[in-house]
Amino acid sequence: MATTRTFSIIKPDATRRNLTGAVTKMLEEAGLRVVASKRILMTEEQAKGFYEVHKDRPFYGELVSFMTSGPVVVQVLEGEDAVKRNRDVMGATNPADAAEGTIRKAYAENIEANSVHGSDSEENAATEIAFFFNDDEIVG
Ligand code: RTP
Ligand code: MG
Repeated sequence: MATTRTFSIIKPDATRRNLTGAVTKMLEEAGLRVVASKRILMTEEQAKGFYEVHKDRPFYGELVSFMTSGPVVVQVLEGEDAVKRNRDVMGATNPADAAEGTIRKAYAENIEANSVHGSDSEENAATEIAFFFNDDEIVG
């Protein structure tokens, strides 16, 4: 398996509870390396754009409010089969369904405030990385 990249967000519910380090530790222990990271307050425009694919879903408005409710940490992660590796350590969207040992099982508050985002395909990873980072901000 080749070394690839994925995009991650530590969401406002996690930064609010000072879990940036704890979440990052689980990502690192899963074999992922943080090759870019910044703490930002997402604008409403950024959140709407980032989650555009969900714009017709009933939870879209709430999701945009949640993602702009506090700081997030956007990260580029590198590792073998990074997209799948990250999705595996994140766990199911709803923490009630998340397996033991996953970030969402350990830390998510509910199906919306679920502590982390991770790209769901290599193609989306590339798009999402470019949404938040310039090439010179990523140091592999
Ligand atoms: P993500 O995109 O954040 O990595 O999570 P995911 O693939 O597991 O979930 P997705 O279906 O893409 O949904 C994106 C985010 O929207 C919020 N959500 N709320 N209230 C609800 O029923 C609901 N469903 C999803 C979550 O924050 C989810 O991560
Ligand atoms: Mg998703």
